[in-house]
Amino acid sequence: MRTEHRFIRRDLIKLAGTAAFSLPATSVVAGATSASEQTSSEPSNTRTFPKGFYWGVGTSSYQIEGAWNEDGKGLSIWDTYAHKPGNIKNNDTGDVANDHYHRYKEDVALMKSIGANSYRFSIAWPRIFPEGTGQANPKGLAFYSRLVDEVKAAGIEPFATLYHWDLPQTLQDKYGGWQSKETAKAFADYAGYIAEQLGDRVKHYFTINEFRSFVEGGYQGFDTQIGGGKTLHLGGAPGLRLSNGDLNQVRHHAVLGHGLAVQAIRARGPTGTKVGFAENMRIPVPVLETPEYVKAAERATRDLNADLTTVMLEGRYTDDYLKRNGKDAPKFTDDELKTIASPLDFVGVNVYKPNSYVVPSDKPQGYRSIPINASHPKMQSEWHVFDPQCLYWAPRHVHSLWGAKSIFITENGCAGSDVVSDDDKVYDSDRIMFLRAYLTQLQRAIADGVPVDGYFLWSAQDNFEWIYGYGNRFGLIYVDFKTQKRTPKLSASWFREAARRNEVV
Ligand code: GBH
Repeated sequence: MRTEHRFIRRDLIKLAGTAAFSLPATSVVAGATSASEQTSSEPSNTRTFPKGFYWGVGTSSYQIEGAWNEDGKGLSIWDTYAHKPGNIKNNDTGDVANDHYHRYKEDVALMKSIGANSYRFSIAWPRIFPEGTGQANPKGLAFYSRLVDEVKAAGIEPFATLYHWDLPQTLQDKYGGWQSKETAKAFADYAGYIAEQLGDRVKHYFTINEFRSFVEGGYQGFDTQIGGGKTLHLGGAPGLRLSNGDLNQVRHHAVLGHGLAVQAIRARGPTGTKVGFAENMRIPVPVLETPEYVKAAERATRDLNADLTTVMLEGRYTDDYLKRNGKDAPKFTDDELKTIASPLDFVGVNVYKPNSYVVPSDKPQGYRSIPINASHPKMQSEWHVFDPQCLYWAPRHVHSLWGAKSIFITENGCAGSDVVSDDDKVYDSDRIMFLRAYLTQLQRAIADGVPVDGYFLWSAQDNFEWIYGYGNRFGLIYVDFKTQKRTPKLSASWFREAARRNEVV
C-alpha cells in the first residue's frame, strides 16, 4: 500500500509539471517524498517503445485548413459536397474549419508543446493544381512550404499525405473522378511535383488515405437504420451511387493511382525519399489466441482486403476475389498489377476498430466471421467498436502475411463528448482509457517482433469530421469553433508524457 502511494504522488508531480495541463500543486507538494525514495520505487515497466519511435499526431487538409477559396485554390469535391444543404450534419462546411491556413504557426507550437516529434498532414491537391492538372499555383505550394519550415523548426518530422479525399472538382467534372484512369495519371503527376518541390525537407509520403472510405462512401454510400423503420443514406463526396461492378473499377483506379504515384515520387523526389500508403484495412481479430485461430484471422485479413491492401502488396487479385465478383470484377492488365504493387518503404494502417471476430472453419476460405454482439462497448462515434486488440493484430498480420519491414499506425484515436469545464479544462478520461489500452497492444506487437516505427494519433485537434460536421471531436486539443480558441485536453498531457518517456503511461 505504502509503495503504491509513492507512485501516485510521483506521477502527480510529473503531471503538474506539464505545460498543457496542471493539477493543483498544494496536495502534491505536501506529500512529496525524497528523491532517493522516488527512484527506488520506480515501477518495472515493460511497455517501452523502441528508441527513435515516432510519436505523431495527424490531420487532413479539408478537415482543418479553411481558406477554401483563397490564394488561387481550386474547388474540391468536398467544397461542392458540403455546400449542398442536407449533405452534412447541421449543414456544417469546411469553409473556415480550424482556420489552420492562417493559424498554422500557433498550431505547430501547440503540437510541440504536447510533445509530438512527427506530424502527418495532408496536402490539398486543388491548392497546388487548381484544375487538377496543368498549371501549378505557386501560392498554394508556398503555404505548404511555410508549414513544413515551421514544423521542422519545431523539431518535428513532417509526413505528407497526398490524397485525403479533396479531389479537384475539375477532375470530377471532366472524368467522373476516380471512375477514370485519367484521374490516376493526374494524381501521379501531382505527387511527383510535390516530391520534387518539397523533397528537400519532406522525406516521408503517404500516397492515398483510406481507399476504402472514400471509394465506398463517395461512389456508392451505404444505408444505415435510424429507427422507426427508416434508413438514411450516408456517404461522402462526390455522392454517387454506382453499381458494384463500377465500384470495383473505381477501387482499381485508386490503387493504380497509388502505384503510379509511387513511381512518380521515386522518379522525381531526391534519393532517400520514402513512400507508402495509409489504408483503413479491415481488421479481423481471432476469438482465441491459439495458432489455429491466429491462422484463421490471417486468412481473413488477406481475403477481406483482397480488393485493396492485398493487391497493393501482392500484385494480384486473389482467385477468390475474382470468382466472388464474377462479371463485376475489375478490368485490369498485368502491367497495371505490376504498377499497383510497386515496392514500398513502409505500410501505413489506420486502426480504429475490429472489422470482425473470426474462428477457424473447414470451408475452403479457412475462416468464419462471427457477428459483433450488439452490446459490444463503443466509443462515441456509432461505428466505433472498442477493442484494443485490433492495434495488436493489424500490424502483426501485415508483417506475417506480407513481410512488411516498416509499419506505421497512420491513425488511431476516438471521438468524445468533450466539453470545457468551469476551470477551463477538458477532462476526456475516456480518451485516456482508450489510448492506454490500445497503445499497450501496439507495444505488445512490437515486443513480439513486429516492426512498427511510429504512431500518429488522430487527431492533433478537433476538426471537421466529414458528414458528421463538427459534432464528433477527435482532438487532443479542444477547438471552440466560434472563437477558434484551442485548449489542450487532459489526454494531451497523457500523450506528452507517453512520448517523453517513450512508453505507455
Ligand atoms: C478516418 O476515417 C479518416 O481518415 C479521418 O479523416 C477521420 O476524421 C477519422 O478516421 C475519424 O473518423 O466503419 O463500416 O462502420 C474514418 C473511418 C470509415 C469511419 C467508414 C466510418 C463508416 C462505416 N471511417 N466508417 S463502418
